[in-house]
Amino acid sequence: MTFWPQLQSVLARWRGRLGLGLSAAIAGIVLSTMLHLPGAAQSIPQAGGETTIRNRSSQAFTLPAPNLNAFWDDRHAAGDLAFEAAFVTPPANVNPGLGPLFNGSSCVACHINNGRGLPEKGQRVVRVSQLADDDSLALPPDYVYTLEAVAATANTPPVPGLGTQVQEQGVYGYAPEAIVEVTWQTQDGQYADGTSYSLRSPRLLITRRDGTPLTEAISASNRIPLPVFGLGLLEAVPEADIVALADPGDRDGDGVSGRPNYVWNVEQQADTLGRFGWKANTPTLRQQSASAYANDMGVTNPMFPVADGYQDIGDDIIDLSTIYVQTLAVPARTAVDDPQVQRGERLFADANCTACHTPQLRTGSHKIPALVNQTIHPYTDLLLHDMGSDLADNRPDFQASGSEWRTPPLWGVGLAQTVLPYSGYLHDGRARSLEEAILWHGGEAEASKETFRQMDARDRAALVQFLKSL
Ligand code: HEC
Ligand code: HEC
Ligand SMILES: [Ca+2]
Ligand SMILES: [Ca+2]
Ligand SMILES: [Ca+2]
Repeated sequence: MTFWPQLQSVLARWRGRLGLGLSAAIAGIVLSTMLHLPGAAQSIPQAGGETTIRNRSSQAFTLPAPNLNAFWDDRHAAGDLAFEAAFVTPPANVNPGLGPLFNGSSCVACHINNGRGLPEKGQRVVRVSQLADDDSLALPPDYVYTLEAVAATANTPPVPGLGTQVQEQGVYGYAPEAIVEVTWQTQDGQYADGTSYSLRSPRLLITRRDGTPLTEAISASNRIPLPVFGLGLLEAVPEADIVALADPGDRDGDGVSGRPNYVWNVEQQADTLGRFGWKANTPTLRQQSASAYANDMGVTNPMFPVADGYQDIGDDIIDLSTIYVQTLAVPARTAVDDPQVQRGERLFADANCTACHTPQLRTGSHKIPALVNQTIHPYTDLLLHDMGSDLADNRPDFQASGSEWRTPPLWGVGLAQTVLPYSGYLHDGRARSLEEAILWHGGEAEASKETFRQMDARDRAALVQFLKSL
């Protein structure tokens, strides 16, 4: 049986390569009938449109979209190498330029198997800023935050000596900017039926090089790496369609508003719609990739050179890792015919989870043909929502307030712990299970959370089974 997914993907590849859409699809049906195999591809909702692939293994996020043409397939393969390339201390023959300060040495070191990472040094990113109303800002001359300047806005003033991102590692001879320690606090709660649960949330202790701890006057935000598949599709959703989902004044009175973030676009030198990152603080995948090289890896590049203009890599490398994250396949759902999963899907809608986790979007134009005009099921509106004080990091990010977060896509969320065992959910990885992720929802999602808390064990299990089918 294990050859079936591969066969499906080979078929899907033929379809894309040779443009034999109909005949290959018919061949697929005929073949599955002949072999008496369950679940012909046609009955699976295509999570990522024609970029969908049937694979639910730990490698599910690592495959190229099956509908890429030969040109983009080759670019994807080259991008794969760029995403995996580990940078080293210069001088060196291969990939010099790491650091001197950095968080991780390759894209994949943090985005393990292209999925989320853990809230640990080497994977997480801790963002910091002074409180906006602190006007005692005097920047010292040895200030090293130049690369992070784009993230420094009026409401996120950089912290002297740290900038807006704490580089927790340094190459030989360079001390890290600071040492970050996380301790977990637990709090107990109860479902309406009396079943108890326990939640944990992180406390950060950040100590500077000179041994002094960061004061209360600095806000710090702990972020785990996000999965990187399906993102070209999200980039291709027309801006007007996203903005149309916003309801800032909550005119329909369901308690859910949602608003777009507008963030600094380095290439356009203007504020444009933010789509990527936990607070939608990045406008394009190219900028996300270039800023990861510069800020997360210390690899300077044309979009983020150092003051004297020195660049570790050129535009070609930024392009490759950008194309890679634009062209990864989206895994198909599983167990869609399971009655429990179907009931969970109805409960998901009844609890108004769909107000933010929008089940269906449609892409428009994009320079990569495989991403154009696709009907997709990402379960996100890409908008910011106030999630209440328990999830707040009290650190604004462009238009996002200290308690607003972008709705993360839920496609593939059921595979998170297959792709990376023990990985957590929510921006700081605090939730150890999908139940815990829901129980942390507050603010605009308070009513949805409360609906879940009131459910009996059978309904809760059905809702979680639905999430696991994504
Ligand atoms: C030190 C770990 C680390 C490294 C290295 C790293 N990332 Fe990330 N990445 C993160 C974290 C953490 C986030 C979430 C950041 C946030 O929201 O503030 C993220 C977010 C992203 C996103 C946004 C995903 C989404 O759904 O919005 C993309 C795309 C991405 N990274 C691509 C890359 C690429 C390409 C590279 C290599 C050039 C890279 N990353 C290197 C940690 C890392
Ligand atoms: C008001 C908008 C909103 C509603 C309603 C909502 N969510 Fe969310 N959801 C979010 C946001 C925003 C986050 C990210 C919060 C964070 O990381 O701190 C999130 C995170 C999640 C996550 C974790 C995703 C990840 O990648 O770690 C899951 C699972 C989830 N929601 C499921 C649900 C379910 C189930 C419901 C209904 C009971 C629901 N959500 C209702 C906005 C919403
Ligand atoms: Ca460097
Ligand atoms: Ca820094
Ligand atoms: Ca509303």
